[in-house]
Amino acid sequence: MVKYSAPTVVKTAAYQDQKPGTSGLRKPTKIFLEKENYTANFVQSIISALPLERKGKVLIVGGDGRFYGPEAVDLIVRIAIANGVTNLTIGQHSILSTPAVSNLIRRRAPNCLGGIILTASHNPGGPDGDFGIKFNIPNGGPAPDAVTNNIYEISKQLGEYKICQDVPTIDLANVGVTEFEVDTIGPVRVDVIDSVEDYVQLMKEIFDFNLLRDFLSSFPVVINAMHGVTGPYVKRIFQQELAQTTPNPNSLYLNTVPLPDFGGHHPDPNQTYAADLVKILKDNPTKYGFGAAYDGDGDRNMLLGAGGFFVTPSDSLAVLAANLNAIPYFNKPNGIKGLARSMPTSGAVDRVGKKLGFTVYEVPTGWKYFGNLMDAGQLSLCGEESFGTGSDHIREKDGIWASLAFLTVLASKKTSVKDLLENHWKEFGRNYFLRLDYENVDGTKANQMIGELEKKIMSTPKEQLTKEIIDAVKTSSIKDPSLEKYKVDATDNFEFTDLIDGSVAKGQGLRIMFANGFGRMVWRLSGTGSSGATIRVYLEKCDDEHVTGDALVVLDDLVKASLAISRLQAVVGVDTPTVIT
Ligand code: G16
Repeated sequence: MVKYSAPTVVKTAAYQDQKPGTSGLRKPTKIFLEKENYTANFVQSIISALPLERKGKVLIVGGDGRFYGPEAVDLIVRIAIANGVTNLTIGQHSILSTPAVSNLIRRRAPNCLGGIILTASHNPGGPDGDFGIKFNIPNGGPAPDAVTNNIYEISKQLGEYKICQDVPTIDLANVGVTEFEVDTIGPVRVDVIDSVEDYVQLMKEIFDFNLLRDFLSSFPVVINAMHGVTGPYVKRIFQQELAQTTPNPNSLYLNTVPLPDFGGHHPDPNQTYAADLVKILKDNPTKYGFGAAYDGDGDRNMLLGAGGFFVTPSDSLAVLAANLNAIPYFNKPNGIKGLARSMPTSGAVDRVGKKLGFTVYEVPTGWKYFGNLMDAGQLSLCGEESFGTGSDHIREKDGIWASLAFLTVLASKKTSVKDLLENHWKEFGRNYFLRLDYENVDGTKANQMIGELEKKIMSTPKEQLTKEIIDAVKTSSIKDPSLEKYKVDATDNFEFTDLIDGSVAKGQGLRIMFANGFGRMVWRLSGTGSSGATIRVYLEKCDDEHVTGDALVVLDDLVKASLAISRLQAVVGVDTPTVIT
């Protein structure tokens, strides 16, 4: 075996800004490219946080195909080996979706150190876009706060990193094994694997592919991979595995080639950034019965029905919860253990839990907060309003899984998306929901607004708040708001104590809750941006009787109230959201 020289130690200056956000470190690509050792420092910090017992254990590495991914992979390989990691598994072309990494980590357990995912998720890519580095722990899930805080602390004090300068650059274009020896480290093995194979296997274990194949043969769909990582997964699963002898000629698969800059688009599956999908469904209302789009790294999903009928992520979670028994995975022995949602996600799933007798847990925004409950065997299905849906099959949200799950429900009920949703609302009642995003606003002003709003909702008497809300509601399409309906019941800044490990997460979102379960307003700052700030406002109203209205019309009152109470226009200078979900 060829032997390479021992690792070298490179002196470096620590950075103070490598604090991971909601899910990993995300920054403009330029920062990773131009700031000396910026990537190396963060990678060394992740590796330094790993347990010292590394020999013989594998580290999974992959990403969403964005610009700078392959170069970062090369650096990770050299730094990881220099720090005693002797086995690495990398996706071909450095491509692995976030759910696929989670699955690989779990399949390699207990001999897996975790995974490094090169992604900034739904943020744009390319030299002028964003890049990101995220660490997943050995359960397959995003690193929890304790781990990311440790990585951050290490990064702030880092004075050097170790690197194997002369080991060969791994050929990422071809599946294969590279073995060599490194002086003082020993034998090293690097596997470049097919990016989709293990994931496809998992999907076959979860779903009835025969049922789906039959259904899809007469139910044309439009799938939009948004030039993100899911392209190869879509091709393999939808166009090969789930096709009849030839691919369903009527179905349409868009943007299935991963591109380093996502074709110049924002790989965020919502109605604004996946407008091409929405348009095709609207223009062909009788041709396609279902549409789905996924984000850059394949963990988010947007689902649509014929004519562009939009399914909110909160509702898709509830519908899946009510129909889990249609999916083979949830029958015995796995069963349905419990349900969960992030705090801003609507309470639609709570209604299902209540009626069907499942516990529903509420956690802060961030998939990492579901992991402990899943590991403890208390949680089967969970979701977030931010287009995330998933189950305990892995420890990440999973875009392709979500669409296969939804299609399975459609196939088993032989119904359209619209009818499925309307019948669901008739049975369980409806939580009208809207999320307003004010993207890329001034960070200082956004923080000022949130600070002032917190003071206000925590110190103003509830009667006074109610009055201010009613005054604002009068400017909406609802002309005669009753005091009773808009009565403020409680206000807080959401705080969470993990049921399993007792860890506490504070300051997770400002809330005004109305009495009698009428609804609520929630504000928080996004934790996934790379510069400036994005303010998210979540509005929700419950209705058991009138369930087929238009959320934009039904929630006009709370839109006006949220603007007035938060003083968004006065403090931040904006009042029109850039994205409405
Ligand atoms: C990440 C997390 C999600 C979370 C979302 C929130 O999503 O993985 O669990 O819901 O961030 O985003 P924000 O803080 O911007 O509201 P992703 O898809 O970006 O990894």
